[in-house]
Amino acid sequence: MKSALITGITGQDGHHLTKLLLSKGYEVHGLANDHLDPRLEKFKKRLPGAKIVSGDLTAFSSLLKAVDKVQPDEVYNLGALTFVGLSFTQPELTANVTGLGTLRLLEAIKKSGREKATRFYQASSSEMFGKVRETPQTELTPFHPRSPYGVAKTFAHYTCVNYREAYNMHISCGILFNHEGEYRGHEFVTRKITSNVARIKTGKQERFSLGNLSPQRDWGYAGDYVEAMWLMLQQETPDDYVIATGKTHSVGDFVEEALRAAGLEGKIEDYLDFDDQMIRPSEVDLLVGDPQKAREVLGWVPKVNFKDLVKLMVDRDLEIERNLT
Ligand code: G4F
Repeated sequence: MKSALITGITGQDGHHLTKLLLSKGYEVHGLANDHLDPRLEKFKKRLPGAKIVSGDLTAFSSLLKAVDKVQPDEVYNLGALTFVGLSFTQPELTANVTGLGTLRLLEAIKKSGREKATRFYQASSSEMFGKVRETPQTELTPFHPRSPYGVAKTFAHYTCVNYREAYNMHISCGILFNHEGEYRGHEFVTRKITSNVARIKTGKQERFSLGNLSPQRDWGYAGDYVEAMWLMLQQETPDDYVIATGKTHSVGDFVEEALRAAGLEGKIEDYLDFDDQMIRPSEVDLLVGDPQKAREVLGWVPKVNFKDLVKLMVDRDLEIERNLT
């Protein structure tokens, strides 16, 4: 039986990946800070098949202990401070967890003598492209991060490339574009939209607020994207892959589609106010990825399109709101 260690297991991708690996017969271990992670109890109830190992990306000794204990065949490094907006107010913590945390984990694998035995997946991000140099973005597009989060992810990405080249470790980076779904946190714009639209539809409120409606994102379904992570670690040769749908939509488009999915008539202005607190000091205006390499090498194609993704999320939030009444 293969064993996997997942950092950030209680987040959205951790949920989907745990389900996938359990269904494939893996022994799944998740690194979590049992004193500080507010999502841990809910995660344990939802996915009792996973085992929790106590640890934190900021504490090297805990990572060494976790790797020694689990002896993982595969490590999926999903742990990070993932909310880009927050990274502007917590830049040091972001660099420590998201950037240095990756370095610590790789060192822990090396120090425990498992650098040839463990395959490593790094959750790199399309935020690294930031102020994009070309469209669509590919594995060869230069990075120009626009947030402390993007900078930390870029450090982590290049650290992975360096460990792969320097120590011949099996490390693959998935440059994942925005991916959403039923486990998405409410701080992200898609879930904020679908949960508020569901509350409006069920008569609990009339309006809600958002920041900039014009940024464009390549939005896919998280359940599809974790399959790409797994596929990367099944290849003989490690490499980096863009994981995206190849289509882009604005935040405003997402609002319109969510209103449509809920059967709410009228224009965006009938439901939406502007919140200047949500404006970021520097914004990423346009992201759209070219997933050709993932399709050709991994045989990976996204199954859920934009419209179905929005509907899936609106339906889930309507179900939640109706059960709450
Ligand atoms: O949903 P968001 O917060 O996601 P963002 O910043 O694109 O980052 C997500 O995708 C990355 C991959 O590219 C991941 F690495 C990262 O961890 C995360 O999953 O914001 C999307 C867009 C932004 O342009 C933001 O300024 O929506 C805009 N926006 C407008 N109003 C808002 C709001 N974002 C949030 N969170 N809340 C708003 O009220």
